[in-house]
Amino acid sequence: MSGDRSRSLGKGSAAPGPVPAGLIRLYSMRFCPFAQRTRLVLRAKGISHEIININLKNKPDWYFEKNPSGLVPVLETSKGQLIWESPITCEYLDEAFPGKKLMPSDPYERACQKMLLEDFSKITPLLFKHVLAVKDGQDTTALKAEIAEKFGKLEEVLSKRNTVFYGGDSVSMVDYMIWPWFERLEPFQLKDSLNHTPKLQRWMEAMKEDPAIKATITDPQTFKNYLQLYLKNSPEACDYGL
Ligand code: GSH
Repeated sequence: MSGDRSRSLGKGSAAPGPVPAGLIRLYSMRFCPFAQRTRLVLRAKGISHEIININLKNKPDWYFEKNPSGLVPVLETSKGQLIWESPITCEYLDEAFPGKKLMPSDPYERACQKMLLEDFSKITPLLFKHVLAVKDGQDTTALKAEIAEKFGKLEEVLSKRNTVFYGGDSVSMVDYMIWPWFERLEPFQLKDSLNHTPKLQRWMEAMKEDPAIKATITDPQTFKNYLQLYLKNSPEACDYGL
């Protein structure tokens, strides 16, 4: 397994060759929360992989042949198959590789995970909106209240289930899908949004003990420094700290 900390490929870089047999390739960016989902699943399942980081502020032309939208993450197999959209990449890995299944086998439980993910996908734009509002010096009181209300709903899910994790008493797919944004709450200046959600706080502490989380976590200061460069549109952002 390699590449997590490799410099990103930008415009003018040579397109990488075919994926060696026995490996799967992830096109990623070190600070992307969506790509982190895929990295978490690769780690959790112990899948042999390589990572190619893409400079998202200065993308190579060839990257659009991997994903026409130009977004990361993308998986590429040794047969040249390409898979994008983070939840789809994660489900693909779970289905295509042996080992611990991260998705529950029960259809209703699977549906519950997908419904939660669907709800959560309405929260992530608010978190990013908050980052931009802070940058522009706007009053974020109302936005923070909206975010806290949404986290309150996530707290209720844990209360109703009465389990530590969202799929039961061990980490499963949906936990990995939502984790990257919780990891970023401090650099997003939203840590206090969890003041009234003790079960979510307990979930976060339990998640930090997971080996895949430990392997992919970024410390808040590094993330803050990256974010500053990203918000300035700096092509150096993706390679911050290397
Ligand atoms: N819906 C996509 C997914 O779940 O994979 C979102 C992926 C996404 O937004 N990735 C960002 C990206 O590639 C990086 S965090 N941005 C490049 C761009 O906007 O051109």
